[in-house]
Amino acid sequence: FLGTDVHLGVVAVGFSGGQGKSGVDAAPQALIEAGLLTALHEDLGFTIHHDGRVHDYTEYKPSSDPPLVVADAKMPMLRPKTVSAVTRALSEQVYEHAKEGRLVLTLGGDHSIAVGSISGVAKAVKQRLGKDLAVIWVDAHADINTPHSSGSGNIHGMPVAFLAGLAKPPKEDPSVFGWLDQEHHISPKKLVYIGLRDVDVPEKKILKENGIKAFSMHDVDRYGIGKIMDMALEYVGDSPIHLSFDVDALDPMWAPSTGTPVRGGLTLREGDFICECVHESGALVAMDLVEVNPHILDTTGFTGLMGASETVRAGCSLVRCALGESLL
Ligand code: 4U7
Ligand code: MN
Ligand code: MN
Ligand code: MN
Repeated sequence: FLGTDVHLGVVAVGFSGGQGKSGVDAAPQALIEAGLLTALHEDLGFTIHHDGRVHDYTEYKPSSDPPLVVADAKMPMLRPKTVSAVTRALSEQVYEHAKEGRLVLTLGGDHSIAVGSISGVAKAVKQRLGKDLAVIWVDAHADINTPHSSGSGNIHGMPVAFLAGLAKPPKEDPSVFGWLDQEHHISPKKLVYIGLRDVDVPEKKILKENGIKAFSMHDVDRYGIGKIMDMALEYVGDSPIHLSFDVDALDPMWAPSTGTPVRGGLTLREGDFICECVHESGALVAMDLVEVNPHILDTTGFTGLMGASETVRAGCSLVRCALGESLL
């Protein structure tokens, strides 16, 4: 597999245009300041390839990016040209790491950035290994709305639809995600969700129609996280794995500082356990950590001003677990 050596490519993505709240762009800096990369190097022994920057991709922002009205859609797509251009640039950055055989860590940013990270890794894995990439998407949400089904117009609720080829570039502006080729796509059959509990009605239909494997919080309660991980990893088989972790999969008690918190989520230990199991599989080739928003200080009333630092701490823990911290 790509990730059997200890070279880690890191891309820090300070991007928030996939949704409407500012602050999620400050997450990479907060994670790095909390010592994440130092720990990966000093404690886990990774050689880190990082340009030392938090990218905001302002150089890719078009001068004008009005909401894109799509025929028969409930809502216009918001900031479509910007999200498309930023994810395209990110896709190339991530590909450059992955094609060298590095494990790739992408620190978001909102979840729209997964269009970039996953497409870049999928292309490298196809070229290097002749294999299809599997994606384990850990999230309260399915993020599989199309521009037609979305009730918000926010692209952070759509990345899976574009990656899996279930949403096409809109006719009204085919340049939006028009850069996504066959080589960037993932198969809906190689996708597994864990942690779902806030799935929109049209998304449920999309999941069903495409036979997509999903473990909801109901399943986690029924089987326990141990059995869920056995089933998820068995489903993935011997495919290389991209772990896309939205911190809102965790219960707001553990990760309150996020843009769209939903109660009834994973405990911190269940989140870490998912990451540990993926690490143990030996198949991890890339990870995203997204939707940490250090500017949202308190959304639960439980954590007060501790919310942001606790959420950053939880994010660091998830990444360290996926990269092998818990090995004895
Ligand atoms: B996240 C939502 F309507 N489904 O499409 C939408 F509920 O990356 C939420 O998982 C999307 O945080 C959440 O806007 C995106 C909504
Ligand atoms: Mn998400
Ligand atoms: Mn989410
Ligand atoms: Mn969210």
